[in-house]
Order: sequence, then C-alpha cells, then structure tokens
Amino acid sequence: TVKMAPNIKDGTDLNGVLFEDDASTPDMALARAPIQHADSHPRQLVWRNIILFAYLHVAALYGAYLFLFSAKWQTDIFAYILYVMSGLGITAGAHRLWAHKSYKAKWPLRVILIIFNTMAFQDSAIDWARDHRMHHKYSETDADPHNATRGFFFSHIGWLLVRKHPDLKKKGKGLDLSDLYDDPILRFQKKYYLILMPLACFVMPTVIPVYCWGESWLNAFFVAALFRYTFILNVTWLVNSAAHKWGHKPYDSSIKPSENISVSVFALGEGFHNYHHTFPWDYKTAELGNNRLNFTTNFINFFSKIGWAYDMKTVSDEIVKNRVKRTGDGSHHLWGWGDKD
Ligand code: ST9
Ligand code: ZN
Ligand code: ZN
Repeated sequence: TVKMAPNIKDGTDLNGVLFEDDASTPDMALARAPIQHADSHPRQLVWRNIILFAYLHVAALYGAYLFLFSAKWQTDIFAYILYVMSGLGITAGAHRLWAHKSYKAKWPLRVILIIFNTMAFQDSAIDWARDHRMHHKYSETDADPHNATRGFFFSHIGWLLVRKHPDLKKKGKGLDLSDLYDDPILRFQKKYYLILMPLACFVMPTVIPVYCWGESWLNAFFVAALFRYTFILNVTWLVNSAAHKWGHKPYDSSIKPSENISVSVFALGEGFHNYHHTFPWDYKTAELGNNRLNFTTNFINFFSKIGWAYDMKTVSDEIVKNRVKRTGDGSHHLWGWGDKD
C-alpha cells in the first residue's frame, strides 16, 4: 500500500521531516531564515576522533590494497555483500524508516534492519535519527549537525571532529523522539550499543572469512571490516557534502541539496537530494516512479510484497509538478525520466 500524504498542500511542506506534524512546528520560520554562518562560534577540536578517523582512513587504504591484490575472491564478495547490508541498515532503516517514518515495518523487518544498522556503526539508530531530524528541520543553519554552508570538509567529516554548535544542542531539546523510544528494538540497540556494535561491525566480518573459507586474519580484518566500514562512511558522508553541492535542483532552487547520480549509485538511491529535501516524507527519497538507481526503494517494495513493509508515503504527481513549476531550476525535464513532464 502506498499512501499519498493526505493533508500536505504544496508550499506547507518546506523542511518538513515527519509528514504529520512538521508544518505546524513554530521553529519552521527559523529554519527558513537566511543562511547563517558559524564563524562566530569557535571550533572545539575533538582529538580522539581526529586520531581515530585518521587511523581508520590509513587502515582502509591498506584494506583497499589487500582487497585488490591479496584477499581471496570470497572475501571480496563478502565485503561487497556486507556493504549492501550495512548500507541498507542506514538507508532503509535509520534514514527512511526511523528518521522520517516514511513507511512502517513489522518487527521481523525491523530486527533485520537493526542488525544491518549495527553493522554500519554510525551510532545508534535513535541518535542517528535525532541528528537527521535536526538536519532537515534546521537545514543549512548552525543547528544542522552537518551544515553544508560551512563547506565541503565540514559537511563531509569535519562535523564529527568538533563539538556540536550550541544552537544545535539548544534547539535539539525541542525535538519529539517519543516514536523512537517507544520501539523496544531501538531501545535495545541503544542500550547495548557498545557491545553489539563491535561484534556486528568488526568481529563478525573478521571471523566469518577466517573460519568459513580460510582467509587470513589480516585480510579479513582490513578488507571486510575496516575497508568496508570506511567505504560506507564516506559514501554516506558524500550525501551531506557532494549532494549538498553538485547537481541540478529541479524541485527547489533555493536550497543547496541537489540531484546527484554518482552519489545515488553508491548510496543505494540516496543521492536525489533536492527531491528528498523538498519532499522528505516520500519513502522513495526520489521522484522516479520506476525506481531506477534506487536499490533501497526496491528493497522496501520487496518487503511490502510479503507484507512486512506497509503504509509507504509518497507524493502525488500533481504536487510534484506544481512545485517544479513554482520553485524548480528548470532542469526537471532531465530528471522526470520522460514520464512526468
Ligand atoms: C557517522 C554518522 O558517521 C553519519 C551520519 C550521516 C548522516 C547522513 C544523512 C544523509 C541522508 C541519508 C543518506 C544515507 C546514505 C547511506 C548510504 C550507505 C551505502 N538533537 O553528540 P554529542 C545534545 S557516525 C538533540 O556528544 P558533542 C544531547 O543532549 C561515525 N540534542 O555532542 C547530547 O547528549 P546525549 C561513528 C542533541 O559533545 C549532547 O548534546 N561515530 C543532538 O558536541 C552531547 O551530544 C562517531 O565517530 C541532537 N541532534 O560531540 C562518533 N545532538 O547524547 C562521532 C547532541 O547524551 N560523534 N545533542 O543525549 C562524536 O564523537 C560526537 O557526537 C561529536 C560531538 C564529537 C561529533
Ligand atoms: Zn541533506
Ligand atoms: Zn532525510
């Protein structure tokens, strides 16, 4: 079942995160205020993160070398499968299900997604969704965790290397996260994160290649754990950096998020970012009716066939068309894939 958002009229959806209640949030006026710069706020470097991320990226380069020249082919395929699984834990799980509530999932699918999500180690889904709701609600202001107006580096990785802006912490108190805390699966993951995450992201990916096809510990750890993990991190961050910088803006030319095909391919369908920021409740995170270049949408559609995913929210062609006319940059004919213009 796919639902059209019933009571959202075009124009009231700006920066909406949750399709039921967002347009009525008083802070919405603030969220649309002119772009603010964070220069007045001194950066507080977090050296622990700087050192860990520096190590991780050097180790991942070594892992990439082993991936190409040393690991068994089974290990390479395994790393690829883990990339898709943990990627879905972010896209179908943390992003479309938990941050945006763009569809509903029965508990077996939620269990699958929380396992995938823990393999991706991007912090608990509750914390991820909290940051992401801020990212939409206060997009490109100081209260946006990876505010793209602070530059490519900050929106890519820099935001994880410094203390958060005081504005974010202040405004963040106003978020309603009760839907997330109501789910025992999400509470369980957050409570035991420091045990579950190392097992799912580092131990399991290392042990399986060693015991199942006799891979070396070195190859298994650097390829299936560190290289695979760091690769997905960077793909995810590219949505915040590259897809907030390069590409067309067929739906809303007043914001930085853009339609970026290259990012979409690696991010399992999450690079159609101008659409996504314009219509954030759409479970497809893209207009394309036929789900091209959108593996995550196909994944959710598959589970809707067996009844584990339901109540998917989307946007009517009519609303999209009006919005394109009113605020688009005129490039929609390149993006409607011939079936909407
Ligand atoms: C990682 C996450 O990489 C990546 C997320 C990317 C998002 C992408 C979105 C794009 C769209 C989707 C596309 C997906 C594509 C995927 C493709 C896959 C193939 N609201 O955080 P703290 C308050 S993680 C409300 O410690 P500091 C709160 O009271 C990588 N309140 O701030 C909080 O206390 P508590 C691995 C908030 O001290 C308190 O402030 N993880 C909010 O300034 C302190 O919070 C890491 O490396 C909020 N949003 O530290 C860890 N935020 O939590 C990195 C905060 O107790 N993080 N508050 O409630 C850190 O080390 C720290 O957070 C810090 C800031 C140093 C960055
Ligand atoms: Zn964004
Ligand atoms: Zn989003």
